[in-house]
Amino acid sequence: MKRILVVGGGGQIGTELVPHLQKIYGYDNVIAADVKPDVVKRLSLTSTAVRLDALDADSYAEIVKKYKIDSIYNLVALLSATGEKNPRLAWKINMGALLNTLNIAGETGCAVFTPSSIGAFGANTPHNKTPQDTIMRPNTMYGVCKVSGELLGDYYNSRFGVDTRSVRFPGIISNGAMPGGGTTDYAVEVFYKAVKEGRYTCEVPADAYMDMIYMPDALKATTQLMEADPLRLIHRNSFNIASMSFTPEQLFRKIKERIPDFSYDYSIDPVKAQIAYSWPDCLDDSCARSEWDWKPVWGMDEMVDDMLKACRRKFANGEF
Ligand code: AKB
Repeated sequence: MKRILVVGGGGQIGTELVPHLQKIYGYDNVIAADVKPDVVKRLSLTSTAVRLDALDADSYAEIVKKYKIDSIYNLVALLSATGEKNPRLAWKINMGALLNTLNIAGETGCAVFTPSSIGAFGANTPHNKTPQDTIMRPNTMYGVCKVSGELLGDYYNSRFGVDTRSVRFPGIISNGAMPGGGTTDYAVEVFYKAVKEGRYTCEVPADAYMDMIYMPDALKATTQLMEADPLRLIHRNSFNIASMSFTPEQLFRKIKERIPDFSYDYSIDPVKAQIAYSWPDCLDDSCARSEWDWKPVWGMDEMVDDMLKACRRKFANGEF
């Protein structure tokens, strides 16, 4: 049985990954850690939760020892748009948390999952059916951290034998915790605004294609890769995964089909526009499919229906 630590457990992914892992590995075997005391308080309602600043290597190592952890999911990250506002802080947090994770894993034998992202690619990457192994010259500090993280993951695996695994997440659409500071956040925000106010102003250009994934598929990918037979893995850090790809305009039309009064317009943020156009339009995920049987379940229409249902329920319950 595994003993799992989810670092950055209160963010968009962690909020849903913790209960997902509890279902698979047992409630008592999953520890959620976050740096913010109010978030730790929220997490403690549904899990064993601890306060941890992942940049504090000694406290991090103590927690791993105290809870007899053997698998770490490191979700700590400043995302792409926030990273451009403060690139040095993005490097410090994203790389500091990852290096501490890898060093502790090297000392204790823990397996490590760290998400990479479509943000690891840049403007000169082939945009259509972006191959698994291709040009990676990102134009953001977030992307620079993701490429560096992929290289470090492979290095710690080959040099120190750490069992590192990772996927390049598309924009994740979910209705647990809100994302914050990403370029793909619009694809979550619009559902809340459509339900509450019937209108939305988008900062990403109407025609910017980006890969997206619905949270249940993102969770499935994470645990499926961590359970994959290591002998089948040619790659480790990091796998392209794909399930749907669309532009803001295409998403908003789908919402309007379901809420005819919904209206939207655009007020473009130049930084987000530049980032969105630099990222792939759609990834080729054939290596994930052949090395660990990746197969998404959710398509765009089912995702839109499910998001609207969840947001309407949350709105009716006074949750936003
Ligand atoms: C972002 O937009 O920065 C993230 C990502 C795609 O990694 N959601």
